[in-house]
Amino acid sequence: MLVTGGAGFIGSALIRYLIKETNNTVINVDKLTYAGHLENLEPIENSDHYHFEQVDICEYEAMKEIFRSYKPDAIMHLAAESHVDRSIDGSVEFIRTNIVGTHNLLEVAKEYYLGLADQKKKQFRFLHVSTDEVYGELGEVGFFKETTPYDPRSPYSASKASSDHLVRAWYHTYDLPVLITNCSNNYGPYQFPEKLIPVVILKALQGKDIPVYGSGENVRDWLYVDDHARALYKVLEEGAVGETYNIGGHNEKQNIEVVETICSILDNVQPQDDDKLYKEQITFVTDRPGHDWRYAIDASKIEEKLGWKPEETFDSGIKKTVQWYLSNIDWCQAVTENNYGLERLGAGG
Ligand code: TDX
Repeated sequence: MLVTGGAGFIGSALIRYLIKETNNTVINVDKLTYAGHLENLEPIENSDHYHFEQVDICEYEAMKEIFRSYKPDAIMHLAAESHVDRSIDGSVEFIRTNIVGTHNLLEVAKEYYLGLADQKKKQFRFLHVSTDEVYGELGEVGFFKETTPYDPRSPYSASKASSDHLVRAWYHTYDLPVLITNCSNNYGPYQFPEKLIPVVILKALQGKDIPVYGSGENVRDWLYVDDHARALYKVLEEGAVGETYNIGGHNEKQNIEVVETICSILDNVQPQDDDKLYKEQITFVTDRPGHDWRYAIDASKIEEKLGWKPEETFDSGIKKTVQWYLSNIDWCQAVTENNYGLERLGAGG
């Protein structure tokens, strides 16, 4: 099994799951950008079933060589630039990795697939991991379904939408056996501290302002990363070729609710010396340009067709997550050292 982006947040959760819970051999192909860290794989790095190759998915010859030497039965493609705020500040890497990189991978996978014997061809799968942001934003009501028309609105989501279209085109045009998943906001251990939840935890602990964009009323639908990893493997193993599956956690929350929940967990588990409450650090800041109002996933297809359901509630998942960050402050320092100081990104202007 070849996993791209396996040193990132979701990719590493997937590889830890594959090595611990299945008999698959995993080849992790990762460029190790600012958001990719081999520390995320420490729990499984000594497994005989795990191999790592530091390669950029845009490199045609290097990717061809990886397919030639490892002969994977399947590819799970998670390598991507993923932070909306960074895509607002500069879109070049998003276009390059998410669109050009996916195209390169499709070409290499297609050539490899065409050369396989019939039996191997039947087994081969290309799973493309994408986001609910391709569907645009919702108002107060409704849910994203697999049939919702695409309407991406940030440079990031437009690049992911492009990659989804390319993957579908390679299925229809070349019969490459693809599957696509679109998920809601992930959270959990090892998330790079630029996304909302780890930013809030770390800013709170550092005694700094906790930045909430706009009114704080935007809604996101939170999915615990280990639930996502299980869903991805289920889709790979049991999903119908050419189909798309939405993956969501049934946990719609306003951002301000998420932030206040984290503050009150911290008040309990790590009270401040002077009995100050962490929520006093909450600061409303300039909104993100083009800030999508609400995301919410209708995950009934994957539940009904494949029998997948999230196991974690937001209450249990967020407690585990806060606890993980408290126990892994060293990891936070190691992964942000020399590359990111939790400063505001994507404010426009
Ligand atoms: O400091 C912050 N303050 C704040 O209010 C940050 C970093 C974010 N926010 C808001 C913006 C969003 O409404 O919190 C919400 C979540 O923001 P992000 O963590 O940046 O995630 P989002 O923009 O919703 O996109 C995420 O979900 C879909 C992932 O980053 C994407 O990779 C995924 O595809």
